[in-house]
Amino acid sequence: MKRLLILALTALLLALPPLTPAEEAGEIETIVTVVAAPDQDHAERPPCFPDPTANYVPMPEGENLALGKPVSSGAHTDVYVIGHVNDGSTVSYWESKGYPAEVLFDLEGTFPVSVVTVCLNPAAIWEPRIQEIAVLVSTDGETFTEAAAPGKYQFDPETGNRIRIDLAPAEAAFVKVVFTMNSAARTGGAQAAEIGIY
Ligand SMILES: [Ca+2]
Repeated sequence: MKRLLILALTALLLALPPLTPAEEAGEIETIVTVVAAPDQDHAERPPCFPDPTANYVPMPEGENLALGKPVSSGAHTDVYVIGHVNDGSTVSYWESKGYPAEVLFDLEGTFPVSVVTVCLNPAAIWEPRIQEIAVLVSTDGETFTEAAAPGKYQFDPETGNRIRIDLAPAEAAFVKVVFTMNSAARTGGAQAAEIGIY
């Protein structure tokens, strides 16, 4: 009986495939299954998740007359130059050095204007703040009239970190946006990622 058992075990061992070098070295074989994922060029939100942009302050329809136009201001902080206020990106921003901070747009033509928008980066790291802003308009670049009196505007990532200022309707070739206060603790000036004129 014992002999039979030894014979059976020997036959079984001879029938087993030889060990691979990795098995001889005691390494564990890893099986990798590659699954093709669908092409994706934007974030997907399941329908049952609330849409965070649903609470955003709506932006006006129509052409943004400020986009890419000549713009100037006084001193800025660090690398946050004035050209960042109308480059079309809410990632880049302008920050003034002190107050009042005047931003002057040359619209390169005369247009009816009715709304100015001011946007910060909508990311939550840009915590809520209040900025005081007024808007003046001019057809000749010399004589300006007030289109919106100084007002305090609440920026909040919950509402897109953006505000809109309704103007007394006017014709304008030049628009001056004047900042006189920013409640954000870590800044010494006004901040805007994008200013729009409609
Ligand atoms: Ca920008």
